[in-house]
Amino acid sequence: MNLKLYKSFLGAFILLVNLSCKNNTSTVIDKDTIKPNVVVIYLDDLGYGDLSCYGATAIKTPNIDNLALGGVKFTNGYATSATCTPSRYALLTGMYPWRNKDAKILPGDAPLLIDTKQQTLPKMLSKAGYQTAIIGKWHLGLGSGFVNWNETIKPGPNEVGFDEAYILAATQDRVPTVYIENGNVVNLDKSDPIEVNYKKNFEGEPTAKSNPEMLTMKWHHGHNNSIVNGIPRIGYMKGGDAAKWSDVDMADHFLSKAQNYIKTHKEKPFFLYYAMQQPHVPRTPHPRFVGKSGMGPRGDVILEADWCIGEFIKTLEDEGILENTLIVFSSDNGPVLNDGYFDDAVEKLGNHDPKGGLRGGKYSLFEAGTRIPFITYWKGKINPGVSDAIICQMDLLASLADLVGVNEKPTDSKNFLNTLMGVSDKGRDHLIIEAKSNTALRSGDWIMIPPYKGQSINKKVGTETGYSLEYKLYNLKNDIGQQNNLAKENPEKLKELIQIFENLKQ
Ligand code: NG6
Ligand code: CA
Repeated sequence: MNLKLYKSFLGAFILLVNLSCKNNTSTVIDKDTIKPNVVVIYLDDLGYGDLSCYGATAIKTPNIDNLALGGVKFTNGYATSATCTPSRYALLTGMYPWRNKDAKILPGDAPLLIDTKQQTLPKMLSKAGYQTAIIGKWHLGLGSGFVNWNETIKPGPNEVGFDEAYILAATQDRVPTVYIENGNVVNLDKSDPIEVNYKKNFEGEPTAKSNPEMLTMKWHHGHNNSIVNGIPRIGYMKGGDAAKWSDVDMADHFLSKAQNYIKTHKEKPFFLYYAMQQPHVPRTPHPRFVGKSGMGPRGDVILEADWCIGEFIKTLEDEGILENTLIVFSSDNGPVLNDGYFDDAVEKLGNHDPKGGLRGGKYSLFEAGTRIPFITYWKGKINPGVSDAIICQMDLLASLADLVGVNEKPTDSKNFLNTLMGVSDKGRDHLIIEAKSNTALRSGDWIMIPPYKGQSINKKVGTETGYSLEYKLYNLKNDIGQQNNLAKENPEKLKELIQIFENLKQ
């Protein structure tokens, strides 16, 4: 049979299987023979409305749009949390972060949050023979108390399942501003040791307050401790000059590490967690992206991230492994404009809506805090389309375990492999979302936010928190912007959701 004919037979066969598997439990994947590479591309603070494939018109993200076009674009995809550390904890462990009281935004010198005995996504994939790596932002703590940055730092990503780890410890705005490779600070000059303190400065070291003339970026709130590359950071750091990263080169740096990883590991299946730093603050686009969005640095770094993803995918293609790689694209929490620096994000926003019509934003229990872009892509294998199924990043653990044939101890993660593959519409019935340790319940079309004390508006960043002293109940099907609180009008539904919420939380 000639190749063309064979391909069209194969195409028709896949289509038939796809159709017969809609809403069914079996997948189109031949799990015994296929172990695709798995890449999770995870952005930091990218909002539901920040991509052109999710409706943005003022910004164009063609490379991410291609993933959405050829894959499944989820309209009800969730991070567990409205901030970074808890969402990443859930992504990697399959556990709700509110079960771990320490799963909050961590300082750069916090101990490792994940128990080294805990199940994790990379450990599970290792059992199936995968090579595993993280490249990018970690923010899940390092060491087990005091960290000596001048020696090998343990435990960390390597101890929770990653064979290789090339990370920034916490966030781009937190010290230490150095890369760490498998526990060792990259380019460390032992004669200039690194010291880090989150409580007090080191004598004589400049800070944003003592030496404002050294700043190239101004702080708005927080971010007034040590200065690195003219940017004021959270926390104090001394020494380690040769090891300090270049902020404007960070995106290129992580990209080249990621490209190099796939080039050198393509002989066996790999799992790569490519945790990009954009568009978290400080937003530092490479000069070739400066001014390109017309929206200031926040828009520019989104374009930069999209470009990086395009280059990364080209590399998969050039290496001949794109067809054998499942890509999951998402973001750790919703968008924020002013997150502590004056960087024109508010002033130059124009008519762009990073929230994509949702209410709230980063730090918020309203939808924009946790509902984020979520795309799965596997060239030639995924049934492309748009899915309204409720799906959470936490579900990757159980779903991928099914894909690679590993039996997992139950966690909060649920198996939605068929949904991720675009052959089922089935999603979660319920999901508990979290913002700063307060939780709410998404159930079907409904969301119920219990009463919480606390400011209804986070005044510094300018977003609504979702906290108030009364119950809130919204029907997202016809009120995606959460404008009509139906708690009083619909006490039956409210009661039902409170009951489910309480059962799930036990
Ligand atoms: C906050 C920081 C914010 C950001 C956030 C973590 C201040 C005033 N604000 O405490 O700038 O770093 O922590 O963001 O310090 S996250 O995406 O990693 O959760
Ligand atoms: Ca984040």
